[in-house]
Amino acid sequence: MKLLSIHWPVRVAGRLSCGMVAASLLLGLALVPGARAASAPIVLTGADRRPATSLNGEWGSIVDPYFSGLFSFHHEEKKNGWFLNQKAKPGDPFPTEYNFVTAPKLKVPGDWNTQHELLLYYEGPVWYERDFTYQPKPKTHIFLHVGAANYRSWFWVNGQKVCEHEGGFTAINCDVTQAVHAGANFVVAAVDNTRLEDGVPGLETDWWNYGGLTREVSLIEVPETFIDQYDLHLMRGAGSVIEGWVHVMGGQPGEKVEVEIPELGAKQSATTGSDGRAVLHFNVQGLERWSPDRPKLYKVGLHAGQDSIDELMGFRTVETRGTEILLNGKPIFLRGVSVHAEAPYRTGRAYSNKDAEILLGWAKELGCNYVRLAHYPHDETMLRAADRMGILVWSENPVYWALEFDNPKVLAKAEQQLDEEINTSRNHAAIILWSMANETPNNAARTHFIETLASRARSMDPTRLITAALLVRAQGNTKIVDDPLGQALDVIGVNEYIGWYEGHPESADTTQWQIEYQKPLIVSEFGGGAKAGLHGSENERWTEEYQANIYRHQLPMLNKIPQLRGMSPWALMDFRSPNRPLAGIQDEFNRKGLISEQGQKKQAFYVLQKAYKDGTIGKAN
Ligand code: GCB
Repeated sequence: MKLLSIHWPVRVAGRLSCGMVAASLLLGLALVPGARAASAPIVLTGADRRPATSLNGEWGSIVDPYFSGLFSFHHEEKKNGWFLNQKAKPGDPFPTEYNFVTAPKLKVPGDWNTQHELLLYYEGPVWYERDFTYQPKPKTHIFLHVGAANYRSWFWVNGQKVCEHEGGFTAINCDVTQAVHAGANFVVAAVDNTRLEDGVPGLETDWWNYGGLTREVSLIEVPETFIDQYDLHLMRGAGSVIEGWVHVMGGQPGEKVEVEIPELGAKQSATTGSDGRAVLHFNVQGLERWSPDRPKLYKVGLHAGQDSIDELMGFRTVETRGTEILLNGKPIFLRGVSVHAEAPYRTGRAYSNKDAEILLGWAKELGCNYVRLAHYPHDETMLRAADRMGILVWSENPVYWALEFDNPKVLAKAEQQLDEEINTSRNHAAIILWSMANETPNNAARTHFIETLASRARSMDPTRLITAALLVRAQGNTKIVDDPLGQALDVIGVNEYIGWYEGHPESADTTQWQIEYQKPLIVSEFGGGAKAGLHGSENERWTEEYQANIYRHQLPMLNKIPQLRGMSPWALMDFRSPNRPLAGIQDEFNRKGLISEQGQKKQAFYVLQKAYKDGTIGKAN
């Protein structure tokens, strides 16, 4: 836990965002060669449910610390940059000084840091190139789908700029229809993980700044008129009414949209209005509600003209009543753990279904019905696994520690990432909480910034609960939760580290809590570090015994908070962080995991598991 209150000087960046088509053009796109044909990336809901041509695999890669592939030494953008993927020809007056064919390879998906020893600490631009053959069908749109590229990225197809994006944890869909041709093609990406003073997140995080094309890349072909976004959910209340909307792009008002759930014998149609949305509201018979105990998923067909998506969805409601969280109308206690997108066993950024199943499998083994997916939107694979495995999810915007809260451009970037997160992931039954921020300093600029995000999230998705992880104030041995940001939240999240950053594990025994909000409370973090396999006394830091002792004293203290409705201790697994250099112990891993990065369970895992399984924690169920 660390808090910066520095206000970084304002710098660069303009942004555009256009409602349904969440989009960003952050770096003077018009100046970039080939930019005329480029359009802003769009959000596609359920992109992973569409047939796709994978572009995963080995890409030619060039590390370019000075970004000389794009910028000249006068810092002007080049007309003959590396995106042209030129091949040296005999007799060329100047030799071509790059060659993607002979260049080293990087695997996609995957961060570059854990693929080559020399790139472990690298922060800067890297170029990627891949050839592909393609036969576009007539009357279609082709999108280059990039699951995530950290942090800024630029894309060209056959030398033509197709889009650029800022934000390392949300998907990018570039319309490449005009750039792709029949036969041989190539795609070039430049990805730059330089941390920015005006970035979201900002300069300092407690996780590794993994760079690269960290999630899957593919081509998605859709008809000219197609479904880009949709939202279908169970209406709050006693009945079984499914409501929502389907948005159609490229069509005229009056396009017919059909939604069917064959297992329930339900079929409903509606037509689009002038905003391209068809609004749906229909009753279903015999619906089994999705819950952690029975994570029932239904096949849902969405159709508009030539376009169809086969979804797999669960239906449930979530709301608050006083200090309760109600799932399907019944109080629930969230037995959770916080999870980074760190790959188990191999380390690096997690991206695969196997990664997701291991991490969530451990959470289940611990007795969890809930995970806090910290500190940024995790990938669709993780959310699909949570839907399938029946694990409720807190999904988080990367507004972390100190940002330039008084800079409107930073707010615009946070809004863009929030829009992308919600519009991409809003059909996952598992997600019940949208978290706006983690541990931000209590000041007016911060409060205004996050309140703006909270009301945006609420208006985009009134069916879920809005939260944030707040810091607590101490007065003697009383912890006070009165951050004014709490007013904007449905559920209060708080992080505290009694026994680690303050006091001793036993200090928890005498700690009192004063919570100024009559709202449900989740203790979104607590814990301490231990190196797996290091043993000693309960008083010796870094031993498994010390960490287990923290948990032994925390759990009874938390249990006494009347409005406690959940917890997600920090963290499920050790994860890489450059903030954690202690040699022989941390070795650049945050050691607060209950499990080591090699899968070794620490004693605290079993302390928490026992409490979760024998019901000594959690009053509501
Ligand atoms: C926190 C942060 C988390 C850190 C953790 C720690 O409060 O939210 O990102 O990793 O503390 O280990 O200090």
